[in-house]
Amino acid sequence: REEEERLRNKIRADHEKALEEAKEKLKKSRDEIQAEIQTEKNKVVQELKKKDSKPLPPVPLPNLIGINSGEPADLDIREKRNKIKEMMKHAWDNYRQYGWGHNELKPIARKGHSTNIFGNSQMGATIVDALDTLYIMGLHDEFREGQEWIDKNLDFSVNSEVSVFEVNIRFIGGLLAAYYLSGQEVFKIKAVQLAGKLLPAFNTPTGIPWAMVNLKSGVGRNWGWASAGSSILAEFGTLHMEFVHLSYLTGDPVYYNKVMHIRKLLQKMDRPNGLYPNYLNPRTGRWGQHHTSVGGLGDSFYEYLLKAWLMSDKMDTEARKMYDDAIEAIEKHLIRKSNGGLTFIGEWKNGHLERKMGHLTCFAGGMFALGADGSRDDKAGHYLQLGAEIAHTCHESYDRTTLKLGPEAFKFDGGVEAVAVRQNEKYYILRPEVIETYWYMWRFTHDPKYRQWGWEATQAIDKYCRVSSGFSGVKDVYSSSPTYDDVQQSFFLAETLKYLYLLFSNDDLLPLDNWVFNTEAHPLPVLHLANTTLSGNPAYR
Ligand code: DMJ
Repeated sequence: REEEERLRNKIRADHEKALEEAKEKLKKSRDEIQAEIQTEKNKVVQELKKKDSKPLPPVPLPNLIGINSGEPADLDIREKRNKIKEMMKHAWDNYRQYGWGHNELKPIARKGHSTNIFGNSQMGATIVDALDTLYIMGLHDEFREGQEWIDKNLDFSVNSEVSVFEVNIRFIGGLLAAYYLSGQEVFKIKAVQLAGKLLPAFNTPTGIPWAMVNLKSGVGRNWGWASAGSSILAEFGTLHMEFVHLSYLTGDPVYYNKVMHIRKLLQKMDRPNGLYPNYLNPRTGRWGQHHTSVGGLGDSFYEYLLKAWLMSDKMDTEARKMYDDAIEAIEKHLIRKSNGGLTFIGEWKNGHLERKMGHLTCFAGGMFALGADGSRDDKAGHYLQLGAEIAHTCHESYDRTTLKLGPEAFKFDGGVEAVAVRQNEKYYILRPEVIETYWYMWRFTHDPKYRQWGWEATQAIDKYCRVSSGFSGVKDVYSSSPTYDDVQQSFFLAETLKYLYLLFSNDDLLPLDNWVFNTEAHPLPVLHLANTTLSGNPAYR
């Protein structure tokens, strides 16, 4: 009897499980199911290809100029630089002690931290993101520890759904930069392994990649919050630099072809007022909501057009043209002067200009300065000036707070000038964009005010974000007794501290004629490639 009862229960449970699975399947659209089938098919094809692929040809490294100490002669500048290095040590040592192997550190709870962009696996995001900063600062023991962890533990065969964009800029970018700086093969090998895991994300009806991909199954999908199932411009538009390097290093054009396909598709599309909307549906190839931004959701797409040109030794003139066209439309429709005379970049939402600027948008000051040389109609002076104006506005957004740290977003409306209005826009999470712009402006002008502003920011971060076990973001930059968010972001080590360190270093450390920084501040060398081919690589000759 008992046996009968047990069997009956098992049959009932199996039925329920099958029903649940069928319900889950039914929830998926036809397109999604077809995309999954296509992904599986492509996987098999790729596996077959891999089997009979020849070993990769050795590729001569590009001329690696300017990997030196960059030590400034001036004692005061040297001391400031040493302070920034000490901050890096503090951030790293505490991550090492309390968060090792986790993606990020919770410096107050003293444990690991992660967000959904890294999936559910411990991928040591802080280690990979921090490597090149450690190297540049001469923290070689720490660099070696990181390398050892990567060699032994960084594994991408995990059942984990990650953000294609974030993994590309932080992991692939970080690994490639570590490879070029140190020459250690392990970084190149890991970068290529990871890139292979991202490729299935491109298996969509249009070739515009999904925002997320499962590293094991290769199944991709988009963020639930994105307009009408769309992919995001700043995500699928921020792969170019890393993917060109991957093709260069492996001799396999697959990466290059993926990103060129995206570019060609974008070139063919109509743009409302010449502006690129932030959302594009990867199934239909149509724009989603008409929202344009030089901040979140749009930002690094424009940055990568310019940097594709720079990284190709200015041969990729197609990218430069797309950049010039885009920034002309941005200047016409999004850039304004406030009543108080501050130049700001607003956001375009369904035919209306929102007079709000994000902290993320502040990177654009540096971008305008970087793109000044080579600009259309020889408007170099104009773009350098525009960069200086954005740097000034962003400095004001810091200076008008209690903590002298910038809010996440600030307005220029009804008497408000460069100040956050909503409570949920008053936080500072150790972001780099304002300091990034100070550094580019410093390189191009040597105006001492940029070092001064960078030093103000360093002191404010050290005073208000430093805790005994690392650095934390703060929730309200207008409050004299701020609370912490208890996250030490990996980009704090990759970008914020690196840009500060470079700001107080000599210019011959990573000169901008030879290196292009990816959007996560990972330096990649300029490649001497022809316009749309990879003829610099002997594999293609
Ligand atoms: C970084 O991960 C990158 O700079 C990215 O492009 C956007 N912003 C974050 C840091 O704020």
